[in-house]
Amino acid sequence: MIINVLTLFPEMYKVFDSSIIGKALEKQLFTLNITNIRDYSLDKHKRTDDYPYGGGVGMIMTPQPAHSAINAVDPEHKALRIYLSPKGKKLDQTKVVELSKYENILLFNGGYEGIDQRIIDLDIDEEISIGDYILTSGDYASLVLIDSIVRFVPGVLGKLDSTEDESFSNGLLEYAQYTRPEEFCGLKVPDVLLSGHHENIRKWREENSFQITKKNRPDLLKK
Ligand code: 4FD
Repeated sequence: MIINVLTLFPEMYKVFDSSIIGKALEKQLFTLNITNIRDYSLDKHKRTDDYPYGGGVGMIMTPQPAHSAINAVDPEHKALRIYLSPKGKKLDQTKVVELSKYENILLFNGGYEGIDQRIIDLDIDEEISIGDYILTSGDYASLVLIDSIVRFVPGVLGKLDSTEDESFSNGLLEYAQYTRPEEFCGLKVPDVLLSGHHENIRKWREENSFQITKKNRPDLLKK
């Protein structure tokens, strides 16, 4: 898998160096290319944004650097080109699994306030949001998206690629987990988990998943 990121803040992607994703990069399990959109600005001051037509607050990324950068990085349009914005279709785990099957992904991040609509119309395949809130930069959304996708690249997670038996894979939230000691600050691990009775453990976990989903995410039970 090759992930190309277009950004005005290339240094933000250094966080990956100190994480599971950094280990995966060292092992060359996938490729992460970071491109500074500003390098493609033909403006004499290397500007990448301008005032919005029709007025209003904020600045909008101009089409020239965006269009030049996207088509320099992906000249044959081999990548799925994604623009991160609060207006996009909301990301969920089903979408993450779908994206993890692409060989080539391009993530476009358009500064603080958005980009000229013609870039989306000309050059972008999908507009994605990671949730209903606003960030200072789409790069935070990109970091989240990359992490969620790369978990599915074979070899990135340890031994048991534990992408199956967790929250969302069965439409419910994950059951409570316990490890040693058997008692901590007066709180005991549920007896059934120490019993070795696999069918009872399975039933306990199923019921626990259901209860936590009902409490925290009743919307998931309707689906
Ligand atoms: N919820 C998200 C993505 C980007 C972002 C931006 C228009 C602001 C939240 C386009 C306005 C981009 C998200 C940058 N905030 N901020 O995925």
